[in-house]
Amino acid sequence: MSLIKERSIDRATQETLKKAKKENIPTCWDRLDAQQPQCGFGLLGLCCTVCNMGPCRIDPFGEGAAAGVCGANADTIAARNLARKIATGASAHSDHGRDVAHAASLVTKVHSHPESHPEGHRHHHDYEILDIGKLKLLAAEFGIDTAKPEEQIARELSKKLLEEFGRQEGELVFTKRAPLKRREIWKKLGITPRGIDREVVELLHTTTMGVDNDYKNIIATGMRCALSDGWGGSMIATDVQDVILGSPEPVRGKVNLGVLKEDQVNIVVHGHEPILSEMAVKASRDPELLKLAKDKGAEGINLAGICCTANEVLMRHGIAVAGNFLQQELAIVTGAVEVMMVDVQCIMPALHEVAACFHTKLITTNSKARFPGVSHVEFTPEKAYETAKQIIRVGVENFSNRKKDRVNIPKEEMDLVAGFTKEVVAQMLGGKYRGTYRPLNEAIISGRIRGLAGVVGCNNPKQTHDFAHTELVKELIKKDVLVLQTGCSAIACAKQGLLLPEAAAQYAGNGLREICDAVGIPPVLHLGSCVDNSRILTAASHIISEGGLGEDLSDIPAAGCAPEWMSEKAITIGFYFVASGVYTVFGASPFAVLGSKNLTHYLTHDIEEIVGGRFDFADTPVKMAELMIAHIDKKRKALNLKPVI
Ligand code: BF8
Repeated sequence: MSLIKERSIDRATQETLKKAKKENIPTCWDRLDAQQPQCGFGLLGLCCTVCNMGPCRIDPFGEGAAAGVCGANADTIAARNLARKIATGASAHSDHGRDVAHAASLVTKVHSHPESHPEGHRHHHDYEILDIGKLKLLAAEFGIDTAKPEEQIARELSKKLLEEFGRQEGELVFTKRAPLKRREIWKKLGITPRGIDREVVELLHTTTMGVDNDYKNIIATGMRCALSDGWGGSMIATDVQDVILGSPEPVRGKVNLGVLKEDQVNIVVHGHEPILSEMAVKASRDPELLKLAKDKGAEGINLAGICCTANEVLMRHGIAVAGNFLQQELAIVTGAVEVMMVDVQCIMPALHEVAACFHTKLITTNSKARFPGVSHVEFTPEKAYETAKQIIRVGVENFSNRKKDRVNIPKEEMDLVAGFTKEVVAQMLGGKYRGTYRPLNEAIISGRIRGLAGVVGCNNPKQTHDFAHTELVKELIKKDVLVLQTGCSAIACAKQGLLLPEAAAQYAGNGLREICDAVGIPPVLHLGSCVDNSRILTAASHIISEGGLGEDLSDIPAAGCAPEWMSEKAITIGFYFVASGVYTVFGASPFAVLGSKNLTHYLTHDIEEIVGGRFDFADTPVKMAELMIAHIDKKRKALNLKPVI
């Protein structure tokens, strides 16, 4: 069995893992141990289950079968397996975007004064237009007359956004945000995404038995699908959430299991879609529920988040983050969680068994994601506030069932600053009234900032929890690379104090420190959840239109990395970054392609000639940082920028 200190660098996680062990509660690390040895064919991408003549497997040593029953070889099988993961990742993000676009269609009111809407006294809908400026900008992109009343604009915009999913021809409207040169590359290759649903369906079609056998063509179809996520579904999710839930602004918050409170009702929101968790935030402040909590002997209602839902409510409200992906079971193991409410994605099936060991009530809320035997309270945007209140009431009622002698909340909690968007970055650097990327571009051109890195993605128990994220980010900022983060990676670095302005003095190189001190930003900027990786794409497009750093996204001295990834969504994100021209490193075990030498070489070398970006794989954070910095320096040289010492 792996040692606890090898499982995580995080003290709160280590302490709670000890508790789980003492109480005989298995976690994902134990289940990983029980899976050893994992299937070598699966790891290499050489197992095919596409049809019922199989399952087939290819001998990686060249001694046994070189083809499946149908004749598919290692290249076809590995490419098809990978492409199907791109499709599922894209479908997850895009379905999220669809739900948000639908919620926007219900908005009938523009936010005026907060005091005119005392919590708990809303009526007939629970969402409002909170960012009118952004609503109008989006409307203009879709050719809607912005002089109309805002409610009407929201309805028309929502209709047009929903049409992006079913569009059959043409190109997704948001792809026009990309620099012209990038759009020409996509057009020439035939990978401009047309309709969001269409690209997912077409990719699944081409990878079924007996359709596409050309691994390069499969990857091209995969890139078009991934682009429909990055420049489509995810971008819709991000931008419409900003309109109806409010655009984030820099906000202070706290992170780690220590944010759970011994004397309060602890409600944990976990999953991805903030249209639910946003209402949980409001309901947790409902006077009626607060009174009920007091009556039950609790000092209050404490809402905390796990995974990307945590990032969403952190970005907009400064709600505390209890942890990232690998801490979801451990939040329950503290013994202090009354309700964990979940919606979709990254929710471990094991939560049911862990919750059953405590008084914790696990509640599902989305008809797409249910557990046998677990209470379900169906969430609909039409009854959003009412549903959130109903769930929180269950938590408050459950407080008296908590077993005090089984509660152990680790002390660890860390401060952080989050809430950076492409608009906030422009305003902070360029000034509130003339938000511009000019100062950022100048800082890169002068070499005070070496370049930019997007460090994103999950945790994976195959790697020491949080180690690669934090060590990689420390290496990057030491070398004056400004780091942009999302997802569980941002939570990992936040726990180590890297998302504080003070981190610049402790960890950043001289040039980056100078910029951070002057502007008052941390050297690591938290941009939000995984759909908010789309913020990185639009920010990069603004950098190009500002001038001085080339004509295409691939010219920017920048690189991406998913150091501890586990989800198919991470693969999709990787592909839309690469297809947008970004050099992208994957840590953990490389996605399952190594069984095909041709496909591996294509993805890590030749594809760069075609789309300007490529993949690399690395197994240590130091190696990841070296690769990313070497790429950033190569791009600086190509732009004739001064070398950074
Ligand atoms: O979408 S980083 S573990 S929570 S997949 Fe999941 Fe990975 Fe976390 Fe969010 Ni993203």
